Amino acid sequence: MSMVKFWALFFCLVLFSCVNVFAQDEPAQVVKPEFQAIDTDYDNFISADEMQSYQEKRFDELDKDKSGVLDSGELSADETKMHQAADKDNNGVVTKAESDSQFKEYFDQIDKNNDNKIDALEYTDYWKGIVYF
Ligand SMILES: [Ca+2]
Ligand SMILES: [Ca+2]
Ligand SMILES: [Ca+2]
Ligand SMILES: [Ca+2]
Repeated sequence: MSMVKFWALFFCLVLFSCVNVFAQDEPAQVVKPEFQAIDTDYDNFISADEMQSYQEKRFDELDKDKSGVLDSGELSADETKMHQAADKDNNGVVTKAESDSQFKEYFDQIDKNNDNKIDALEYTDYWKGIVYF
């Protein structure tokens, strides 16, 4: 085998394994769209900080009348349903503090292996069967 052929073959092999690596990443694509929305630095992990920023952003988006609480009408507009369980004192509205502690709870529950970050698999596993079925 000539040197040129050898390197051509070698290059093909490298290229092929790279393509394979990307192919194995494929399941992450089926993750619920919020995962990408929450993972703002795109490292494929949700950190506690990212979860916190997402919570604040969502709360403000949902609080249409800027009253500082989410009432039942505002809650029903939450298609992710992530705020629905947050009304811990059952007074019909979700305060910022309730929202905050709900998302901290989510983070701990979703982070199954307790490495303080949430990967796509942990995220999908958690929501499977809770909201979307
Ligand atoms: Ca991240
Ligand atoms: Ca409101
Ligand atoms: Ca409440
Ligand atoms: Ca984790």
